[in-house]
Amino acid sequence: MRIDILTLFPEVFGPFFSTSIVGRAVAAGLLLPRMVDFREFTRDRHRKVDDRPFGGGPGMVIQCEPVFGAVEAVERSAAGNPMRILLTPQGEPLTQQVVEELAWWDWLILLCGHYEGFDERVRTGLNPREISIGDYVLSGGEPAAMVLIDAVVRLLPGSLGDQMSAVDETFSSGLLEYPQYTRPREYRGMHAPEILLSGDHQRIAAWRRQQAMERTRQRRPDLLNPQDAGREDTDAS
Ligand code: 6GU
Repeated sequence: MRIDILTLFPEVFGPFFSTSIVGRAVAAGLLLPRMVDFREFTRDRHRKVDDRPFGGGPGMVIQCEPVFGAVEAVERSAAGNPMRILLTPQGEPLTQQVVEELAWWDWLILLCGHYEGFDERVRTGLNPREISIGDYVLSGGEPAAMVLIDAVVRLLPGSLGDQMSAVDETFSSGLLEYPQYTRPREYRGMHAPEILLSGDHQRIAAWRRQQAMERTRQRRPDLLNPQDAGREDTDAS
């Protein structure tokens, strides 16, 4: 998968693309990231990317020119059909279902904003899919781009050493993950559940299903009853 990240801060992505699962995907050629600096597509001498909002108000607005310039240059650089994505708290929530959809594409273009956001004509003129990573405000889209990329990369065939771990987890099953234990059997008086040491794989699987269900009921009942999601008065515990 090719991913072009359009940003004012390309340097923040360095260690992200060279570490852990994402780093391995890059090293293996599964992921081809490229950082593109909006500032390279300014026309004025001072390489200015933003200006004060028409109508007044606080903050600065990222101008059209560097954004259209960067998107068009990136799209001219190769043949193909990229998905344009704008990271913004106003976007559609990023869920595992959205991540699974994005993982089918072979080319993503991610636009990371800052300040008070982009000139609205970036939206109307480039028609990107707008995605948010949650109901809180970040100072820029870069951490959101990393979140999206991490979630997508682990679905690319060959990116996880053990492909089982991609399917067995929270949100692909619709449930939270069951508790895990490893050696030692006892630590500071706390014991791993005997059943996990029993060798009885059927009972272990049943225990894990029950634990996942109970944990989901307690912590995230909205995942079990999507029709109640967002309601505050449905806590059964
Ligand atoms: Cl994608 N960007 C910013 N700036 N803030 C956010 C976000 C994105 N998602 C949640 N908050």
